[in-house]
Amino acid sequence: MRATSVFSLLVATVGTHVSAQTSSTSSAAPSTTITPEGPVTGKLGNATVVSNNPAGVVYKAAFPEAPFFKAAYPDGGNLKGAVIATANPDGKGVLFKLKLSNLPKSGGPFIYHLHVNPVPENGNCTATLAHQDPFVRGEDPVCDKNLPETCQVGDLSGKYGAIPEGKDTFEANYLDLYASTHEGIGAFFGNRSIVFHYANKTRVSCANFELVADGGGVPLPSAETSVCSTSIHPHPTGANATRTTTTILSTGAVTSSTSAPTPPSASTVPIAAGTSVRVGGAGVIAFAAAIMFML
Ligand SMILES: [Cu+2]
Repeated sequence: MRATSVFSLLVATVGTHVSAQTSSTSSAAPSTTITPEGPVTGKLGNATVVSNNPAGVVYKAAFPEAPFFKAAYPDGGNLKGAVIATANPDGKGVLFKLKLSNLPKSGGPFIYHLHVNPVPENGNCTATLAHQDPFVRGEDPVCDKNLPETCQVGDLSGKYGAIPEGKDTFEANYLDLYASTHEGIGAFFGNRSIVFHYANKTRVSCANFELVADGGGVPLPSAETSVCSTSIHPHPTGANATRTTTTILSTGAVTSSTSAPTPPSASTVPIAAGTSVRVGGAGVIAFAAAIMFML
């Protein structure tokens, strides 16, 4: 009896909650739920901040010589340049650096996204499928850049602005907290692609991300707070954060070369103090090279 009445109450509460939420949104935004904390757009919630990106990992997507949509370049050529994505040194988010030139003369403002699938060998941008959207948000309603956590993880132009038409070049640098260089999670984009579109969504060109620096393959622990409470792991906060990152990168660079970062597990999470203080000369050079590359 008691369980039944609790259940009834729960159903009634949820019902009221849902109707209150849906009535405040338009029909164009069927998936948005308004909560006391703000709108929630994804079926799996809003995008979550990724704070355990492995330090020193860099991916690069360089556009090919020929466009996918040939009519965008009637005189030949293609969009030039690349998107470089670097794990934030503190592990929180990814720094995106766009440097593009030879933009199409019309069809803007241009939009671009991380797409779910890589570009196949034949260069077919359609095969990259939809935007990277691990929280199952969909494209509607359009991204509100003031609430980036409610946007699709892959909707970079939605979150940070479209590329204006009428200029030959475009550069941007920003930190996205929701994308990840941490292999194995939905927000990981290293095995995916970037697609450059006309404003009307026509796919002009696309490129795959490729690993250009692996940071030594030593990921930061996923359960950062719990690991930090132990005595064997230096606490990565404040002034120590950079030093800790440097140490991990340097140590890893000495012991590992090209292996891709692996998701942390019980056996890889703890970093012994003895290991972390061993910084070889080669490691320092590798770190300096990584910084130079980022600049
Ligand atoms: Cu796209």
